[in-house]
Amino acid sequence: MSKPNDLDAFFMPFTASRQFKANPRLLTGAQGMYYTSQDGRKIMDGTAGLWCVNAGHGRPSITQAITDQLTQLDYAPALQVAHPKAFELANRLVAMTPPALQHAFFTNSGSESADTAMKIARAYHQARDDTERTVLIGRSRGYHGVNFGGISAGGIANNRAAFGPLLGDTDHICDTHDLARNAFSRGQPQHGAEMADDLLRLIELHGGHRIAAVMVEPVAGSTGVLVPPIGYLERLREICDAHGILLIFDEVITGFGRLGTPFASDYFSITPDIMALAKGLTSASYPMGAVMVTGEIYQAFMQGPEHIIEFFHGYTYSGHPVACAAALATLDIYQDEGLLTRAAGLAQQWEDGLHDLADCPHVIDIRNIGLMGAIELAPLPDAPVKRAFDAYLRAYDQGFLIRTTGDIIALSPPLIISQSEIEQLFACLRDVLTHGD
Ligand code: PXG
Repeated sequence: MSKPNDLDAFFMPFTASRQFKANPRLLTGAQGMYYTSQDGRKIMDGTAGLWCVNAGHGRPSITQAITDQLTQLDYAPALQVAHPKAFELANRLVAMTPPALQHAFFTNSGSESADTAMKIARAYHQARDDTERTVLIGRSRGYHGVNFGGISAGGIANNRAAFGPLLGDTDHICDTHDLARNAFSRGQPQHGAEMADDLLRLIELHGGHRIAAVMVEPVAGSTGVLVPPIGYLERLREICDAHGILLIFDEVITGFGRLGTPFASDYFSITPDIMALAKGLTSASYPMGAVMVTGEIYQAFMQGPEHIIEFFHGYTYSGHPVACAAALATLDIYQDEGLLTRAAGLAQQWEDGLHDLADCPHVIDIRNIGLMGAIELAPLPDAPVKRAFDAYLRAYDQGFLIRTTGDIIALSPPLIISQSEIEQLFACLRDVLTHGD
């Protein structure tokens, strides 16, 4: 019999588990901006969990909505029957996303949203008898979750390496990272709009008439906050339009206020044809994702005999009543507290504080937009990843949760963070960076 506190049984996701299990960091509570660790310490959440707890932890109205929903209707399928809150939530999302996006499909995670978005893109072209359009284009360093579609269109080598063969008919444009020209840019970098033209290379290679969709994160998050150069997303939209290619924005991280606008599509004034959402939709209080599509895409499916299912896709928990209740309560908080635009008022302090760290040892780039930030470190010559991971461990010891990917520190606090908490976070980082190897 295993002991209740035996750490061995849990096969952990994306974790250096032997290191972790030798020296575990267990969180046992959370309120507002802070976790409580098992050893009773307060840990500031510098990453909104995993870029998701946008409204801050432990919001009573969300808890209440979840409890009420469980009491009233714990579960109902959304296949052939349904329940009212799924429709209410779909309408709320349609009202708050860009006007062209008219319908919401529900999933349980960002990975499912990304794969659903890709399936909708292919099936849309099929439905229109444009059957040659099957190629799905992602971007190098792109992260679209961990399902097979997402890792195939995604461009993170480690997430792909062990799992091939991956989905056919996928390819990648280049990423937008250009340290030589854009290091220490504040907000959007000046150089690199022309990197969108890499799509022309793939149009040449595959034939524009064969490409179903291009999927990108408007700001690449997981790979270390790569902010799109000025003009880049505009150019990508233009090329897609010229060739009948759908543009999918994966807004799983950038959605729900991260940039100081409700969605990155608002920030950049570019409307995609399909938008993938998750994380902030429920402020991570309950797993849920959504995929928004245009009226034109939806209508393409609404053909044929009316007793036949139009889209052979969906999950047991699509539009789960408790998830819908959690999302509706979360959207109320965003609205009542102005959280979806709150980051805009903090962005200057965030940018200045972050860029003040430029003189710390080994810092080779700092990037920011809205309440997202990254500090890129020069790797230790013989131990890549270690320098940032050591910084992560030191920050945790000091009571701050940050996130690292490779030798990049990524930051994305809950949108309720105060000005003095931003100062404390950067003071910790200065200390951590100054006292590392
Ligand atoms: N798309 C994007 C843009 C994401 O950032 C997903 C899809 C997948 O979501 P789910 O809910 O299936 O995890 C994500 C998830 C990190 C980190 O450390 C980021 C994510 C997940 C885990 C870790 O940056 N993003």
